[in-house]
This record gives sequence, structure tokens and C-alpha cells, in this order.
Amino acid sequence: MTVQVGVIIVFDILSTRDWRGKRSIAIDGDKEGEVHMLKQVGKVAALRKKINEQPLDFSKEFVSHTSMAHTRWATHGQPSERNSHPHRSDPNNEFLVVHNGIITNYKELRAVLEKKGYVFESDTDTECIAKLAKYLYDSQKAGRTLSFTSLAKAIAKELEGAFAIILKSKHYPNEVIATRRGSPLLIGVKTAKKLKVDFVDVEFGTGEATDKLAEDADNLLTPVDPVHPKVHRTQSRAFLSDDGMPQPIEYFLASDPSAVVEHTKRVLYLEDDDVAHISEGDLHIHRLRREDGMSAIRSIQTLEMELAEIMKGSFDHFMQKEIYEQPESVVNTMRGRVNFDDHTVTLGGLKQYLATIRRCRRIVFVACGTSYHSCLATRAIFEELTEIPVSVELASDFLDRRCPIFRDDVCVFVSQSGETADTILALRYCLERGALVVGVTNTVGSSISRETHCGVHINAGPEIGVASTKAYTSQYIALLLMALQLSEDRISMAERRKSIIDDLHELPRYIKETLAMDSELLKLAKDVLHKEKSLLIMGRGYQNATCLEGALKIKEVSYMHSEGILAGELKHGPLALIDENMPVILIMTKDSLYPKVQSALQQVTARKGHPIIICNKDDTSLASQYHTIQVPHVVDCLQGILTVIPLQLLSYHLAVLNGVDVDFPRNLAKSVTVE
Ligand code: UD2
Ligand code: MG
Repeated sequence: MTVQVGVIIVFDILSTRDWRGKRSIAIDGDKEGEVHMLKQVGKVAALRKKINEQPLDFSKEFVSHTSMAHTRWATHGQPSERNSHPHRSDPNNEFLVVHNGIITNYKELRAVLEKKGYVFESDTDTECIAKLAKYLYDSQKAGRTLSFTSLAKAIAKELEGAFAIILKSKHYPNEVIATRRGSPLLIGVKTAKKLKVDFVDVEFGTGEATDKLAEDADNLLTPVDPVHPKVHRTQSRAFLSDDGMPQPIEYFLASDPSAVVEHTKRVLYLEDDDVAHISEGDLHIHRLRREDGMSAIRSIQTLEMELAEIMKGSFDHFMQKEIYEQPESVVNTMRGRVNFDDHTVTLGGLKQYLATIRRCRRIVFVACGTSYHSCLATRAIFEELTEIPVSVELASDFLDRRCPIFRDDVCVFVSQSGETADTILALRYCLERGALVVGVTNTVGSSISRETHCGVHINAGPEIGVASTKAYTSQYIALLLMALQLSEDRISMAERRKSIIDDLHELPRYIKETLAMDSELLKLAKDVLHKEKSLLIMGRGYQNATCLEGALKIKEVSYMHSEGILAGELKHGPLALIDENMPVILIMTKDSLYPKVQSALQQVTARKGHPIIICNKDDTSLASQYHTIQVPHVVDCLQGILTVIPLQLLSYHLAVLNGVDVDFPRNLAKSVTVE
């Protein structure tokens, strides 16, 4: 009986939805040991086109049992064909690997392997895994055959950092290895008939240590599993059908369930350091040794959810998920750009243009909505650090006014999607007038990214909720990094820059602390604000942008009226609104304007207002008299990141309480591609 077996590997579903970067595929050819590998930068459609253009006929059926594909741009190296996965051990493609995560000791491994004569072809951290595989394979004693599993265990032992890896090799035809540490990896199982049992037993090794790369690779040969790969093993119980017979089966290895759900809803999640081996239609899961408390089975679960739900994970809405992603998304914005030890910032996208920007007459920020607020939030620090005059423009108004723009202006266009119509029109307008145009966007390959001279990708990851949250904090940081980079030659700013960079380092921790107040904010929304018709949010200086952004969030997702008010403007009009019934949030963090905000507080309380105060944790004077929301204290120009988060959470809770479809509020679209 022949059993059809297939293994398909899809990494990073978000990228297959044309999110960013580089795409590639490797599949076995008809001849023994033949592997076809195709790589393409750009969208998945571009790879499809390239496949269709091959002299080799890709529309015919290959008798192939395994193939791998990768769709992500990595953290190392430019997105280019050279840097796309799979990476290979050598020109004969003896070992091929796809990888998510970061190998932190890749420089050391690369140095060792280069000494041994390996020639590296890419700038990636991943390539060292393929080279290491070949090195370890080749150094086994003649006549002994190392199983693919033992080899994989030996490789994993040498790797540091976070990884999910898929490995195939012409030495182990029709076999695949999958292992992980710290990065997600799962196996989808597709069979025609029901499975006999819904779990796979974990097979524990004897625990022999496999040796360091630098030492003799002999020890690697400890035959944990010395069975020749070609020899058919007993099939594990799980993959027999109800009647106990082997059955056709397909496996899908992926980093995210959303990648496989269209093929199968039966998935099994690997644990850290599991080594999954697929061969001859059978899946075995191995571990080096048995650990206390570690389950001896991996259960095959059925995904009950639809695609959107799977991507939301344990959150109810994308907006909520994205708010909670901020400790990581801000790190992704800084990753590879900030050196916290020597207090320097390097934005690769601006390198060539720094001198031009420093020489400019003024900087004009142009944006809409939340992106406009991120410009407002960073304007003061830009002016302080660079000493270049900065103006901030709403794209629609900028165009309406046909604002004068000259050759020595630098115009910065900020947009999450990079497709905001008004912002693009303003961009083209400035381009025509000879200004240097700079983009700040979350979307690689977007119109703004392509049409600007240079720019910065904020790398916040895809934002799906219509109300922008993590893109705001990442734009904020990207703009701040720009100011830091532009001012690197100013000795007088050294201390200031150092204190900002030190606090950037602590920011993820502070964001987590702020998110921990969520239940308090839910209570505030439920007990106090939910019943109200309107909410005023006041502050000044760095917090003016927070007030406007907080009010925008509340309006757009909860449909409650809200207004951000510059506290300095109170007595010029808004004070007339204040009485004992008007809900007010006052942002009063400890910076140089604190005394002025104190006087705003007095103006409000003198009219019998009862403001809720967003203040710093170390400001104990307010808590006894007012309802306070306490956020960690950071350097003034970063404080706005921590004050906006409670307002994001509040708006989210108000929206849910009001029964709004949070991710898709009425009348609004994610990318506003119309004027
Ligand atoms: C680049 C790579 C990144 C990694 C890193 C290693 C891209 C997209 N990023 O990140 O994958 O290899 O180098 O050092 O290749 N740009 C615009 N307009 C915009 C935004 C960006 O023209 O609105 C340009 C920018 O000037 C640069 C390129 O796009 O030439 C990439 O920008 P980036 O911010 O992603 O650059 P970097 O160096 O952080
Ligand atoms: Mg460009």
C-alpha cells in the first residue's frame, strides 16, 4: 500500500497577506537530490509571477513530498533575494533551512564556520544554521549514520536566541525537522479519515550531551536514535485511522495557525526544545531528556475559530490586542537602531540625507488624524534637539492653503498605511516644489514609502483595528529617534540625549506597568464615564498631543463626544463649559509645566469641577483629593507614550460598553485612500 504524504511549510501568514518583504519557496525536483529554489523580493504575487516565468514547468505535478516557503523579511540584512530564506549549507543545497526569530550568537558561529572554510552568501543570522548542519553532518565518523533527529538536537544545542526552524536535507530525502525555542511553531495535520487518538507521544532521549562545536564532533554521534532514516519505523498511534490502517496524511508546519487553517483545523503546538521529525508519513516528537512536570504527550487540538479570531489570539478585539502589543511593538521600532550602551541612534533610511536635513530652513510635518498627533507630540523635542523650526500641518488644510514650500524645506509625511490620500497628495505637491520629502510609515512598499526620497519604517507590525494605537506609539518613537539622530553632533545636547535614550531602554517595562491598570480603567469606564455624554481632556506642553489623541480615540470607537483642550487656552473659552456635571480628565505629569497645569486644576475646581487626574506614580500629593490614574514617571518627551495608554484603554472599554464593533467603527476605514 502506498501512502501519500505531504509536508508543507508556511511561515508568517501575515506576510503572505502581502504585508512586507521577501518571498521564497524551495521544492524537491523529480531527480534524486534535486531541489528547486526560487526567491523574490516584494509581494507574494511577484513570486507567483516568477514561478510562472520559469523554464521549468511548475504547473506540472512533482512527485515531491516536502517543500518549504518563507515570506518574511528578517531582522538581518536588506530584503533581497540573497537574504531570503531558505538558506543553504552550500551550492548543492545539501541542507536548507527557514527560520523565524533571532540567533544571537550567529556572529560567533559564523566566525568559527568561516575559519573552517564555509563561505557565507547572505547577511542573515539564519545562514549559520544551514552551514552548521552541514559541518556537523560531515564531521561524523565514516560508516556511521546519524539520524536527522540526532543531528537536529546537536544543531539546536549550539544555537542561542529565539528560533523556530524547519530543516530539510538531501541526505534525508522526504524528511523534515522542526524545532523551536521561544518562537512559535505548530503542525497542522490533514487526513481524510478521523484519527485514532488525538495526541502524539513525546519520545525522550537518554540525555547525553552533544558537544560544543569547537570540540570534536565525535560526541554528536552518540546514537540516540541510530535507525537508518530509510528504514520504516512503527507508525505512531495517532496517525492511524479509526480502523487501525495507515492513511494518506499531510503535515503543515507554520508559525501561526492562521497560515494553515484553510487546509486543516487539526493542529499540534510544539513546546520549546521539542524536535519534531516527519518521515514516511509519520510524525515523531523527540526531546533530549525527560524534565520534571513536562507533559509526555502533545495533543492535537481542533481550531474552532475563524481566521480573524485565530489572529486575535486570546483578545476580544484587534484594538485590544494591539494596545497590549505595545511593550513589544515599541521595541521593534527601536530594534537595530538604538545602541543603549554608547547612546547612539542609527536610522539606516536617513543616513544618506542627514547632512541635507541638518542644513534645511525648516521641517514641515504633514499628516492626518492620529499620525498628525504623533507629529504634535514630538514637535517640541524636535525643535529642542535640532534647533530647526518645525511646523505641523494637517494634510487636507495644508493642501487647501496651497502652503508655500521651497527647495530648502524638509517635509516629513507620516502615515500608518502609507496610503493616506491627503498625505500622498501633499507629498507630491512638495516634491514638485523641490523639497526633500521624508516618509514615516508602517508599510514597506506603500506609496509613501516608494515616493519619498528617504524615510523610516516604524516596524510596529500590522495594525488591523481601525483605531490606531500601537502605530501611534511607534510613530512617536520613530520621530523621536529622528530628532536624536539629527542632533548627534551637538555636544550641548549630549546629557539630554543620554537621559532620553536611557528611558527608551526602560520604556517596555513602564508600558507593561501602565497596562496593568486596565481593570481600574474598566471600572472607571463602567462606573463613571459610561453614563456621560461628553468628556473633556486637558493638558499642556508635551501632553497637548495626548489630549487630542485621547479625545480622538474616544470619539472614533465609543461615539461619545470628547474634546482635547490645551490647558493654556482654558480661560479663553472652554472654561465656560465647566461645572459640577462636566466630566474632565486632566493630565498633570511632573515636567516643567507642572505649576501651570496646577493653576488649570484650580480654575476647574473653583467652578466645582471634579477632574480625574492622570499623574505620575511618584506624585503623592494628588491621590488623597482626586480620582487619579497613576503612570510611571519618565523623561518629559517620552511621558506622552505612557499617558496615552490609559486613554486608549478607556476608549476601548467605553466602546465595548456602548456595544460598538470596536475594530470597525461606523463610517471609518483603516486606510483613508480618498480625499
Ligand atoms: C533596513 C531594512 C531591514 C534591515 C535593516 C538592516 C527595508 C525595508 N528595511 O532597515 O529589513 O535589513 O535595513 O540594517 O529594507 N524609506 C523611504 N520612505 C519611507 C520609509 C523608508 O524612502 O517612508 C526608505 C529608507 O530611506 C530606506 C528604506 O526605505 O532606504 C528602508 O527603510 P527602513 O526604515 O526600513 O531602513 P532600515 O535601515 O531601518
Ligand atoms: Mg523611498
